[in-house]
Amino acid sequence: MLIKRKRGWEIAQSLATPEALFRDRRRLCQAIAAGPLLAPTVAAALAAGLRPVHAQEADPSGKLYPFKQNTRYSLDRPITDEKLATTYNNFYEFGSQKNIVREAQALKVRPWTIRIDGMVEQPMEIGIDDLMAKMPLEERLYRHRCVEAWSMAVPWSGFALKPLVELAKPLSSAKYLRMETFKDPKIAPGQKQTWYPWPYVEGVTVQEAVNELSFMVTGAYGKPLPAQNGAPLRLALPWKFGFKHIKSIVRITFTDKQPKSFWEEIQGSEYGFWANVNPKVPHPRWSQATEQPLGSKERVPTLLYNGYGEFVADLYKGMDEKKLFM
Ligand SMILES: Nc1nc2c(c(=O)[nH]1)N[C@H]1C(S)=C(S)[C@@H](COP(=O)(O)O)O[C@H]1N2
Ligand SMILES: [Mo]
Repeated sequence: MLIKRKRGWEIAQSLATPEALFRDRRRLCQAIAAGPLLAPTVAAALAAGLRPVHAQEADPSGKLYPFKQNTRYSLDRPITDEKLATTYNNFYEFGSQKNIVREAQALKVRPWTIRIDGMVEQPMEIGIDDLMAKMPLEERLYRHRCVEAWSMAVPWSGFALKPLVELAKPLSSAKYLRMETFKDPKIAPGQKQTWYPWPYVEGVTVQEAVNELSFMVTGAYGKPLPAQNGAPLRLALPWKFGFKHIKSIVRITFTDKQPKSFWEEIQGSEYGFWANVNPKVPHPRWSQATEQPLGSKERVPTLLYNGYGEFVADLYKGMDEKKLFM
């Protein structure tokens, strides 16, 4: 991941990845080092967004949007410009740079089946449109805080994770949900980089999953989710760092073992399972005290639990603070 320093974006020198990856990142770094903060990357991303994309099979969910907004979740800042939120992305399956819009259009989002298995009464496979038909659809305005210290505020469309957990009927022995992204190196060039532990995996406790904030995202800005943001199904846990927000989910497994996530597998000393946002706990290589909202010139203070403590702090009472914020 990129590190945020006082000026500009720099590349982590100590990250334990092979030289080929570093060269990639260094090029990106050099390309953006010349100009003011964010501007060149964003300009490049915008340019890519304007290029023609491959034709997609019709997405039958289009007619369902926009969803009614749930006003219980309000923002303390402006909504991020749609162009920025949909062109400045982290989606390593399509490249380790931020500009992956064009590459991500190779992702075919219909038909799309999600497998629900593990410690459940009955394993099942369900198509994304059948799943959406069963779920209470709504729009929520959420903040998003990347561990790299940039942030955004997005109108996500989707449904709470809790009714999906209820549909799955987990056994009482299940303690965690392990989620998996698709794996198809033929369409996702990043997955040809075999030093990464593909597929991307993330996890939460069952308790976290049924918290009212945990949200399955199917859309943004009143439309179906663009491929680059993790179509057709992506997680939002607004009190946790962005890497927990796993994209393009194909499998949800209920288990009694704490899942090892993609970034934990790569660099467990820097990216833990809990990954709750805390401005007072620095990343081993940079501060988390402030953040750079996409599209803003000013950095803003980062909030404990990204400002969602009233909803989630109780989940972690009595737990080891050394683990919770990593
Ligand atoms: N499968 C997958 N999911 C992923 C990632 C990824 O590389 N692959 N990146 C994560 C990170 S680090 C962030 S900050 C968010 C970015 O989401 P966005 O591109 O919609 O802003 O997706 C998360 N989910
Ligand atoms: Mo991130």
